Amino acid sequence: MDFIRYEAKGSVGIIYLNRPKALNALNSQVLQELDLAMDSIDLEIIRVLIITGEGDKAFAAGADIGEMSTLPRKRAAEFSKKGNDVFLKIENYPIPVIAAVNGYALGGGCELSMCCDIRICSENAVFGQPETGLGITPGFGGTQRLERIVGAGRAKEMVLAATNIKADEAYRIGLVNHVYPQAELMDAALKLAGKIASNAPIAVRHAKKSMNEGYSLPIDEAVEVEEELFGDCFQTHDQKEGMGAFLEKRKEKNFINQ
Ligand code: DAK
Repeated sequence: MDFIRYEAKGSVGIIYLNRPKALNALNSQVLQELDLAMDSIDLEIIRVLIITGEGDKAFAAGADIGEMSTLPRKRAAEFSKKGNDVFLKIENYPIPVIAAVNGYALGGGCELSMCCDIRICSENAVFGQPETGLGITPGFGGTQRLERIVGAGRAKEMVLAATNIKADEAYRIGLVNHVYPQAELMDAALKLAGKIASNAPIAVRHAKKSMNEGYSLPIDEAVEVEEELFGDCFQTHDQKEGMGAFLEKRKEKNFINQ
């Protein structure tokens, strides 16, 4: 692949957006390769995925403005579908996805981070949805996910005024969970991923699915989703192992993803 690099470290996969000269801007090839990379990850082995940007300047500075600017209507619709499909794939990916935002996360870059389950960032990160200044609306879910993460008032200010925010403000409003010096970001991402990966994989997947699916349902239906997935855990080896370890006062747990 030209614009995506993939690396596995034990049970943690890392996808690098690898187009640093263009600040990892998302053109159709990047989106296509991101899609392929997600499809080729072995989920029997990999328990958590990290997405980050190559270089020390940008996570992704948005959809590729050069490519977008000349798109005829049909190709624009295809581009839009490609982006939305891959972003939904990330959001609904069976295992947790952490965005390690290492610089600019603007437009489609901010939207990409918001498809991920957890965002952490470096001190030089900048988040924003500058689209209204370019004559368009956010198009990869920015008008929807930002509001859900930080609330309507703050999301509307960022989108309507096209205001970029720095890492400390992103932390203050809950857009990111933690801010680190840039040199420490990947270690922190790997540490968090490792902590998640040490838990029972099926329980982790089911908990993500339950939170995602329940979010848009009325609470009485949402808890039914939870009940089903909770029940499913009791058919697993790892539920017996996890509870057995507690009862036997064992620290070591042998979770086998079954
Ligand atoms: N697209 C293409 N190239 C980009 C880019 C982008 N978004 N951002 C940066 N680059 C390129 C620059 O053109 C430059 O390339 P060369 O000139 O060297 O060839 C290189 O990256 C370095 O950028 P700068 O020279 O500008 O670097 P600076 O440090 O001076 O500035 C910056 C960094 C991030 C402040 C600046 O590059 C910037 O403002 N970039 C654009 C940020 C932006 O507006 N992003 C939002 C893009 S719009 C939709 C779906 C999605 C979307 C829309 C619709 N539908 C489904 C309908 C999404 C839209 C967007 O994301």
